[in-house]
Parts: sequence; C-alpha cells; structure tokens
Amino acid sequence: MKKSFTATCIFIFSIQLLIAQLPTPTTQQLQWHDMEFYLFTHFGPNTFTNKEWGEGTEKEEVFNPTNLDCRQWCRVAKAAGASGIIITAKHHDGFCLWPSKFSTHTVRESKWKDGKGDVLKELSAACKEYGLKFSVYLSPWDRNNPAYGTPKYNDVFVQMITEIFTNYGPICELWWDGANGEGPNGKKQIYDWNRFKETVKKLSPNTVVFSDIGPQIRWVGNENGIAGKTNWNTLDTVGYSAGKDAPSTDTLNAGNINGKFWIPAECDVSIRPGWFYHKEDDDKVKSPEKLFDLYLKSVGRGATLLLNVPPDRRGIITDIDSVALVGFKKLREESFKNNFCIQAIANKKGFNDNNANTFATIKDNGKENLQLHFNKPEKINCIVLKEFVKDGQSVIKFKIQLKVNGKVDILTGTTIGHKRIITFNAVEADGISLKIIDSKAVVKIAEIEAYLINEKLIEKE
Ligand code: FUL
Repeated sequence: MKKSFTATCIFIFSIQLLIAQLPTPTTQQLQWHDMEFYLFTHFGPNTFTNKEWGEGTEKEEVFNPTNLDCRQWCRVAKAAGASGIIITAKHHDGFCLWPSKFSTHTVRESKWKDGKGDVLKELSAACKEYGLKFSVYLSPWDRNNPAYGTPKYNDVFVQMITEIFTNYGPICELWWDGANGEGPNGKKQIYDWNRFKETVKKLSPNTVVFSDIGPQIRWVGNENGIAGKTNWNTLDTVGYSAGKDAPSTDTLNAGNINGKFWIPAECDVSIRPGWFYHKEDDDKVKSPEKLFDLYLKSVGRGATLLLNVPPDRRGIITDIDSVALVGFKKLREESFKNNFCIQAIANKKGFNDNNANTFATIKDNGKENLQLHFNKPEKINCIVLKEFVKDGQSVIKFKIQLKVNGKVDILTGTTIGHKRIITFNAVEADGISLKIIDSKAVVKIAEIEAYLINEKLIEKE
C-alpha cells in the first residue's frame, strides 16, 4: 500500500515536470545570450573635464577629441573577441554625441570637426564594417535639458529615441540608466517608462532594451561585473520600475526562481576604476587574469559581460587597455581550446557534440544521469555546462560526479542557464556524470565540456 502510494507520488511529480511551462526567451534575447561579451564606451565631455558625472553646464567646446577613430575602437573590440559596442550617446550631463534637433548641447555646438561631427554615425558605420553589434546607452537623467523635470521632457526623450533609431539603426541593445537626479531647474523627472518602451517596440521590435528591470535585459545589481552564483533568467517586475523602485539588488543579482518573465542579467563593469577615461588611472587597468576572473563570474554564471573601455581625449582606446584586452582574449582561447568531452563515450546523444542546438533530456531527477567516459584518465579542472535555454531554464540544483582513481569526487551547484563554468583543483578523472537534484521541469542539457585551464585562473571564492 505504502509502496504504491510512493509510486503514485513519483508518477504525479514526473507528469508535473513534463508539463511544466517555463518562461522562454525571445529570438532576440537568445541571440543576445550568445553575444556573451561586448564593450561599453563611456565618452563625452567628462573625458575632457576629468569628471564622472558632468553638471550639464560644461561648455560644448570642451568636447574636442584630437583624433577620434571609431574604427580603432572596433579593431580593439575585435582583437578582444567582443561581439559589439555600446556607446554613451547621452550621459547624465545631457551632451549628445549626435547632432540632436532636440537639444542645444551636442557635438554640433562643439568645435570638433567644426560642429559637423557625429560620433553615432561614425561608430554605427564602423560597427557595420567590422561585423560588430552597435548599441546605444541613453541616460533619461539630463542635467542640461531645460525641459527636464516637466512632462515636456518625456516628449524630448521620445524624440531623441526616435532620432537614434531612425538615423543610426539597426541598434542591437538600448541601455537605460535608472538614475533620476535633479535637472537644471532643480526638479526631478517622472519618467514615462511605458511610453519609452512602446516607442522602441514600434520603431525597432528587434532591439533588446536594458534597464534595472528590463523589459528584455536586467541590471545585475552591482557594477562589479558579478552575477549571482544562483542566477535565474526570470524576474517578476509587476509593481516595480527602473531606478529607486526597482527590486533589491540581491533580487536583481539572482533573479526570481518563479519569475514570470524572461529578463536575464547583464554584468556591467569598467576595465578602469571609473567609467570615463582619467589619465591618472592608466596604471589601474584590470589585468587579463582579473578580466578572466570576471568572465567566470558573469558569463560563467549564465549572464553576459559588458566591459567598459573608455577612449581617451584623443578619442582612441589606449594601448594599455588594448594590451589587457588582447591578453584576456588569449586566456579565453587557451583555456577553452581542448574540450575532453568531445572524444568521450556518452550514454546519450546531443550533449557532447559541441553544438548548443542539440540537447539530451533528463526526465527523472536523482535517478537518470548524463555520463561521459574518457578514453584515458584526463587531468581537468574546469567543467562547462549549458542548458538548452531556448526551452527555458529548469535546473535548480545539480551534482557532478568525477570518477578519480576508483573514488568519486563530487561537485554541486545550483542554476545552469546559458552557461555555467565550474572550476576546481585539477584531478585525473576517468569520466564525468551529471545528476539533477532538483529542477522546475524536464531538464535539457545542451552541452557538457571539460578543460584543463591554467591553475592560476581557477576561481577564488
Ligand atoms: C550608472 C551611471 O551613473 C554611471 O555614470 C555609469 O554610466 C554606469 C554604467 O551607470 O548608473
């Protein structure tokens, strides 16, 4: 009697797993997940005044790069293995890097190229030439625009969004800063987020929009480039808005396990202490090893890495930053070159074929596992797991067993999502087995990979 009751429970639970409906990403969000790592460029009057937050009162003539070269930015991005560039078209000081008709504080009023220059035009063209995704940061907070703090400013912001999409598209990602300080008249703006969102949707439905709470991409809750060890791509946003009414930074960092909407996290961080270029920080550029560590803690936790690399007063990315970026790329290439799982014997198809579009299914948690047997013991210290996120994110907790000299080493973790990179002290393993301890629905594993990376790069908690 007891036995049949247990069997019924297991049966019902299995059925629930099979029919559970998970939130899923849109095609554009899926493409964005695959972009993994891209650059941020903070550039504007602050570059020349040595500030982080301009007042909005800076004279336009301060903006005067001597040798602005967006193609150089693209070459650096390419050499870093980045997939795109996001540019601060307008930071909080309100200065527009394009000649907006809706502001008198723009490149047009500056001396750069006799007021004929247009940074957005140059960068969007360069990104096209180099095959990089072009994206735009647009701060709603504007310390210069006279309309800021009145309903009219929402019109201005919508007009600026319209200009950008009409003249410089396609735009891959639009980045909205949640900051909401005072404008030139001492007033704060009540942002019309719904109208802003509707405007983008109408003009460019393929653009993914970032803010603290999406609608397509969320802030990770810190500016250190670090996602939660548990990182759900799902979030509940009802009752919240970007800025001070956003969910707690802890929630943004981890997402909501049962969140209704697919709003994955993006980890923004600067290669330097500040967001804008400051000469005195030239000796504080993050090393390739530090950048690799951030990669493990962002991309390796299922998020993306948005790394800020600010051009200097010439309008060029310095050699110091470029060298660090090239070193970072080299570390990624060396680390993830030799995947031992490709040659291993697998108990199912679809999860060791170096193809994230195929997957193996685990229907029975705790019992069923995915197994890989190496042809000979291999020294490994890094395992990469990928869920088939096209169908949602399911894994709540997993266990990896490594067969080492007849014994079993165990590693455990929580979420997987787009990519989970686990590092550990190197062992000679005969094989790998992945068990799911808990999940929200049927588990689809797109890939298990194993590597031996440089010991020095092992993630230190
Ligand atoms: C913040 C801004 O206040 C910083 O200046 C920077 O742009 C960063 C990416 O977002 O909210």
